[in-house]
Amino acid sequence: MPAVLGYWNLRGLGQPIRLMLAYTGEEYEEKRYEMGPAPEYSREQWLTDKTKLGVPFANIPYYKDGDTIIVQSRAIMMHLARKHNLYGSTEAEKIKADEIASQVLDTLMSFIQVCLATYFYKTDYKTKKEEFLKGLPNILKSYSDFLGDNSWVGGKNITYADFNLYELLDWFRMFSPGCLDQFSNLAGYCKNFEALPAIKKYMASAQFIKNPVFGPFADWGA
Ligand SMILES: N[C@@H](CCC(=O)N[C@@H](CS)C(=O)NCC(=O)O)C(=O)O
Repeated sequence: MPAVLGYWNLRGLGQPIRLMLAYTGEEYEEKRYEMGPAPEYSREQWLTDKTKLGVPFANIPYYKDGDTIIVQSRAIMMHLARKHNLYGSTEAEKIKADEIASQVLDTLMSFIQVCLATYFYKTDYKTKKEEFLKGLPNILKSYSDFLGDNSWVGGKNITYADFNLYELLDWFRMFSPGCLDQFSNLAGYCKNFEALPAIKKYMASAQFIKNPVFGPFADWGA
């Protein structure tokens, strides 16, 4: 029986895992949960399954392969990385992959505070957006410096962290068109990622989600 990936029917934390599964060619099925309409945005569909998942920290995304149930997006990606040899071949590559995977989650947290400003954080979206856009070139410069002339985050070989970084950069390109123009290595990196045959095929398929990035309550990406 193929493995099952459970997540909302949107990009969010599920998308780097979907990209990784597409890249590896692993056979899997998806359970895509839908939220209800405003103003409740009912999570009932997921909550019904949550109690049945049978793990103490039930959450989405989850990955179920036979008796193995994994929650936490990073844990799922690291499992897939070990399974499909996407964890770097040297210790230096592994360190870089782990650093960027964690760094992307940190960056994501600050971005999420902007995109979900009104609904979750009860703050003003416009102000948050302006602040974030001011700091975005500095954020991108750090990723650009980290990548340098390397093809991938770890160096020569693609690792699980590249699926995190590509997804982040693509969101930023959608949020602030042209933001990668002054970082040619990051723009080239995205182009190379999208040209990977399995990724290209996946992005052209009906399974691929371009939008939404976040839930229907988001100020941006809904
Ligand atoms: N740290 C967790 C965060 C998981 C999480 O917050 N999931 C959100 C969607 S992005 C959710 O709606 N979880 C359902 C729940 O809390 O029941 C991860 O990386 O997987």
